[in-house]
Amino acid sequence: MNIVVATKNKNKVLEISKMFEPLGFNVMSQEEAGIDVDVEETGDTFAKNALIKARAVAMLCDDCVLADDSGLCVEALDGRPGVHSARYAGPGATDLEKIEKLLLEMQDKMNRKAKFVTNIAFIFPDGHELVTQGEVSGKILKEPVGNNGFGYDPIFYSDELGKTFAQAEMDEKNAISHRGRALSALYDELKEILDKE
Ligand code: ITT
Repeated sequence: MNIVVATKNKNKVLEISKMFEPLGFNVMSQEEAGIDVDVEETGDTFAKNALIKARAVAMLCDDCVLADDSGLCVEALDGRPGVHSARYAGPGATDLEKIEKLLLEMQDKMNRKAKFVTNIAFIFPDGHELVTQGEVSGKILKEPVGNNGFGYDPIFYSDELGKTFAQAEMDEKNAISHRGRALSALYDELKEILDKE
């Protein structure tokens, strides 16, 4: 079964392929499926934005479509950057610029608790929709550590791994990450549906 991932983020496609391909799904990016669509993420929750992205691509193909909306929620910043994680330092800002802005805002904060949150929307070719969620808790470091991953990974210290997400191998990160958990919840729901058919 083909799954088109409604994203322009290549790292997300890689993480999703790594999890779903061993299970027999053929995972491709929207670009590989020949779909070029730019959607405005106007929702005020991760779930709404995941559905907005998935529906835009589902209208243009006959395959299953998966979209993820995710972000970093920092306790001392009342949950920011949250749904604005991608555009936190303005449109087109690099990962490093986003990290620098966050570290500046966190300069005087003692409470370093944060969580990554993901909502995944999955749409079947017949229009049936599923939404799942995953979260992972950690702490915001005072400076970046590690070169793997993307986004805020270098400043997100995972207590479960004992290192930052940017120091983890992809498999290690996937096993406990917000996206990994939302994907595994999706896999369980998909399996239940497919087993019934
Ligand atoms: P698409 O909308 O095309 O899927 P995006 O990168 O803009 O790609 P989001 O709208 O979901 O994705 O924005 C999430 C932002 O949150 C992302 O750009 C990163 O800065 C951050 N983020 C999400 N997941 C992350 C992860 O696993 N590690 C580090 N940062 C992450």
